[in-house]
Amino acid sequence: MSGPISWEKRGEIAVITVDNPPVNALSAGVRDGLLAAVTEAGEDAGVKAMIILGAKRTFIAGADIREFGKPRTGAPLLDVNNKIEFSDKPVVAAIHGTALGGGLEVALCCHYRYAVPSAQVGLPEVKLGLIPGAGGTQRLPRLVGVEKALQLITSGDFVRAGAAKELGIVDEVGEDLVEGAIAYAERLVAEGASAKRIRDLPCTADAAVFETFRKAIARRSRGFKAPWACIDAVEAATKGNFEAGYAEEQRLFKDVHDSPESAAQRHVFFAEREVAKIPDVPRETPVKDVKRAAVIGAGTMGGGIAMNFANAGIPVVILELDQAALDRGLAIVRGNYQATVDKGRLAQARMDERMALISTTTDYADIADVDIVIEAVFEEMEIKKQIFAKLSEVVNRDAVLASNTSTLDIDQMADATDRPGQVIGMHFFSPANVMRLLEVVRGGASTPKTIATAMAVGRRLGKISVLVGNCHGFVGNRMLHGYSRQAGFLLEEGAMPEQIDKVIYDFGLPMGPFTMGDMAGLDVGWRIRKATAHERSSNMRYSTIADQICELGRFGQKTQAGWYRYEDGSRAPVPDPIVAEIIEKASAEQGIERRDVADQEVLERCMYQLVNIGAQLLDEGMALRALDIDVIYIAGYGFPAYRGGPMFWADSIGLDKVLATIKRFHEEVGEEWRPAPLLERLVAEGKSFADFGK
Ligand code: T1G
Repeated sequence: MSGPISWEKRGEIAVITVDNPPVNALSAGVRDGLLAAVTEAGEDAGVKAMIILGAKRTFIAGADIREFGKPRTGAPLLDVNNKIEFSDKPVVAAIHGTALGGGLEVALCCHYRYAVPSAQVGLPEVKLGLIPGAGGTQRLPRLVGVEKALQLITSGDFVRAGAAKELGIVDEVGEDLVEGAIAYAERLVAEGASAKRIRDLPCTADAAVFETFRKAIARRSRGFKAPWACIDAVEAATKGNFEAGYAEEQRLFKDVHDSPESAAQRHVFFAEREVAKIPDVPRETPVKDVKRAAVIGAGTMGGGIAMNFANAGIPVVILELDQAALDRGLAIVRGNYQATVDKGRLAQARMDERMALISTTTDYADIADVDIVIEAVFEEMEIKKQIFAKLSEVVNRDAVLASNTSTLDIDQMADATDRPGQVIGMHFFSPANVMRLLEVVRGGASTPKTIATAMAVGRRLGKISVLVGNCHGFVGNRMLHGYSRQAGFLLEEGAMPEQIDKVIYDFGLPMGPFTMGDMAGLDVGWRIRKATAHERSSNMRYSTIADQICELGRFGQKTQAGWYRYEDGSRAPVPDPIVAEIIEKASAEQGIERRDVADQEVLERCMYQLVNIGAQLLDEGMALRALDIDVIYIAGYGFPAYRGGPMFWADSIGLDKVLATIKRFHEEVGEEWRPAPLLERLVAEGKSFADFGK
């Protein structure tokens, strides 16, 4: 047999191998080949049982996601699965790597499942805005029970082989994949084992289970479509008839497959992998092996960054000016870990291991031999330049020297050293040990090795590393700045914080700009605005409302008052008449007659700023591709994945419509709405952001 499927006889056992790199996805060729191989082996009198396994790194990792949204070719997966399941010779799935999605569904149509200890299984379709579409919602609950199936299918979690055996998903675990699976198959033949079909198992559950589960996932699944369809499909499995349940699964699968939410989530899946690809820093660029790290600064960010290294098993030393600052910082780190242990999400032993990887010092000599330094001190350029000058005196020349600055100029820091090629930005997002995004800020002199090392370290820390250019605010914060300014102007024009926050929350972000400001603390932004006031051009509109709020000492939750007020011990934002009065007074002082602002205008005034600034960033080369901006806004700012990110979302609306609205805002609101030239060019050429750079 040619193509991705081959089979051979080992004694009386047919060993069918799927070889479709990189993850043995169920492409049309794989499906056709599997159908042919199972048919042939089934008709071969010398074959008493079959094994299906994956070549190289893994078992089948699912349907070929690249085929979605295109006309289907090849045999339907249903035909492949039926051929396997109705074979009268036992078929064994031999699992290593991952058996995911359609891959696990193929394995569930096999009569037995053998796995090596490191193997993992799962139904992660929900992460693509899909549901299992080849019987997974009907077979898994029959194996593991409805409640466990609901949890696995709506979370998309992977389960390791040992746990999968306990659940009944895997029948046998053995060290050796091929020989172990053959020995297992031979044993089944010798025992006269039947072709055990999961579809024949009963599946029942109390109806209340589904309502309870719907309530349980409501918060985390807000705005998504697929989790709810997963529950409906599993509920159909309890209606008794397998075929009817399967038909319902197919109906629900088509509905989610055709949905904009799934198109967006599939875009995000590939985008999160594309961002690692940098045109002028090829995959084979050498990276520095990071065995030991240093963090300068034991504040909230420094401590969080140090935790990232400890969590990845990398020894890290935190340097501060004095022991008291170190003690305070380490106490925060210890408290963060302890909170996770107390919630039962981390074993005490793991916490102790991680704490043991974190050391402290006030002496630069102690960090001379580290492989990477991340500066995470106060956002003040002069301080940073002094630190980088000191680092270039003390630290070995091969070490990467990174700054965690959120907006400042990497080149100025590089110029303070004698090794600008080693200098780069690594902008973590607060809380640094939680948020997945890492903006890697390319300095003018950053070498390919420095860039590749920073990107690789980010991935090793469990982050999504996205390379951005060295402009003020880089990509994420520069876009956020525009959005926040519009929110302030909308207050002057007639809206109130609670209206704007609700519109943004209902759109799918975790919170609106004012609730977010109160949570993060209003004083940081206020300090930066005061420090940069002299740089503000006089013809740029500026809202003083935020400053007036801060001048009253209202810094948000930490002062129990900011944009909202907060009752003792509560984080629930309560609209405050004091703020409303400040807003109304500001309108009067600006000579603005307040008006009712429609929710749609609130949404477009805020979110189209992200789009317009995003287009400027692409044109300036500060972001490599539109998908990089999408990943930044989803991973760093909570933009809803089911909308694909700001640029994908704009494409889905139609750039001509977006541009028309931006032009109207330009006329009605002001200069900050001048359409980005790239946006105008793309519309003129009938193109989308997805076409940019192609
Ligand atoms: N289809 C096509 N390409 C895929 C793929 C897939 N299912 N999975 C991965 N790739 C590509 C990926 O884009 C990258 O490409 C390369 O493989 C390595 O991936 C009918 C409908 C398997 C755990 O959701 O979770 O089955 O960038 O960088 O970190 O009910 O890939 O090299 O060109 O992620 O080692 C369900 C998705 C599909 C699994 C490996 N299956 N994949 O992680 O490598 S829907 C999934 C993963 C379905 C059925 C339904 C991971 C991985 P490139 P990688 P990795």
